[in-house]
Order: sequence, then C-alpha cells, then structure tokens
Amino acid sequence: MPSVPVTDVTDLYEEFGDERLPPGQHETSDFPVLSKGNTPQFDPDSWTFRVSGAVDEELELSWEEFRSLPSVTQRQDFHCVTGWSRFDCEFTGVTFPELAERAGVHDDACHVMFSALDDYTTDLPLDACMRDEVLFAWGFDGQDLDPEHGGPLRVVTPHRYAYKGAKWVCGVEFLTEPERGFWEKRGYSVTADPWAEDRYS
Ligand SMILES: Nc1nc2c(c(=O)[nH]1)N[C@H]1C(S)=C(S)[C@@H](COP(=O)(O)O)O[C@H]1N2
Ligand SMILES: [Mo]
Repeated sequence: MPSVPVTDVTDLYEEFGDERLPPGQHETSDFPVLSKGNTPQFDPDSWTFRVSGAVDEELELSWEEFRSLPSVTQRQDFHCVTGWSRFDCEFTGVTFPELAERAGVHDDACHVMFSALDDYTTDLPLDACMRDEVLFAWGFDGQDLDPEHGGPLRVVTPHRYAYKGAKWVCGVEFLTEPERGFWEKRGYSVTADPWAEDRYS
C-alpha cells in the first residue's frame, strides 16, 4: 500500500474517561484472535455488501465498488471485553458516516445491526455509529487485513468494546426499533462503553 496520511484518534478516550487505558483492562502488544467459529472464505467475485432498512436507497456493493469508496487511515486503540487492550492499531477503510450518507438514513432510524459472513451479528445505537472513528476497515498496519482478524472487511469501534466490530462484515441494517446481536442476546452490553465498564447488560 502507498503511504497515506494517518489521523491519530487515540485521544478519543478524553470524551469518555480520564485514562487512555479503560478501567479493568491491561495493555498488550499482541493481537489475539477472538472468533466464535472458523474464519469464513472470502470470494471477491461473489462478495456483496448490503446496506438495508430505514434508508432512501438500499445499496449492494461489490468488493471492487466497496474498495473504490473514499478511505481514511487512523491510529486507534482496540479494547476487548475480556480484558486486553491494544494501543496504536493503524486501520484503513471507509468511515461509517461516509457509507450512511450514500444510503440516506431516515430520520426515524435509531439503531444499527451489523451482519457478517460467519452469521455473527452485533448492534449499536445509531449515534454510536455515526462517528468518523467507526470504520469499515480492510487495511491494518499498512497491509491487507488478515483473514483471522476479519479480512477482507471488518468494523472497528475504538470507543466501544471490540465485539461491536463485526469481522467479515457484509451488511448493515438501519433499524427503527432496537434489536439484539449475537453477544447482546447472550448478556453482553448493548452500549459497551469501556470507560463505564459496560461489559454485561
Ligand atoms: N464476525 C465476527 N466478528 C467478530 C467476532 C466474531 O466471532 N465474528 N468476535 C468479536 C469479538 S468478541 C472480538 S473481541 C473481536 C476480536 O477481534 P480480533 O479477533 O481481531 O482480535 O471481534 C469481534 N467481531
Ligand atoms: Mo470479545
């Protein structure tokens, strides 16, 4: 990848807490893999990304189309609900607001459901998604995102625990009533603010 300007957003914690490392977390330089199952196969020819629900225009994007959207590179922190945090991850991808604007989100949309190739789902309130730090990322530290970490495309949510970031993401649905995702149905927090230690609901 050619070198691109990197925006440092590691100071976003100032909005939520006093310390960069959220309470009850420890810092690691590893990047552990946490998946509920196997890494799904990616076929660039048949891959489609769907934007659906309360939008003016439902979108279906091919891999080529997705990759031609405007992208950014950000330095972000990554907080896993199981207790580890990894600082200074460099992710490249499309911001959530960029994609939302293309679909035209309805005024009555209040919630978002992400879906993935391994049937994982996760949900977040719309206002938690409408931030430039929420990325659909295909790049990590200047390389294509590793399949184990969600390649070809994953969501990252540096202001939320990492289970909010669907790996192998292939769809986003705008909802007018909240629904629950995979871990949220199993007792994990909907809000998932690491500085409030919103781990469980
Ligand atoms: N599609 C999908 N996305 C997922 C998961 C998963 O099992 N499937 N696990 C989540 C959890 S619990 C965490 S902590 C992060 C882990 O990301 P990593 O494996 O890149 O560390 O991905 C999240 N996104
Ligand atoms: Mo997790």
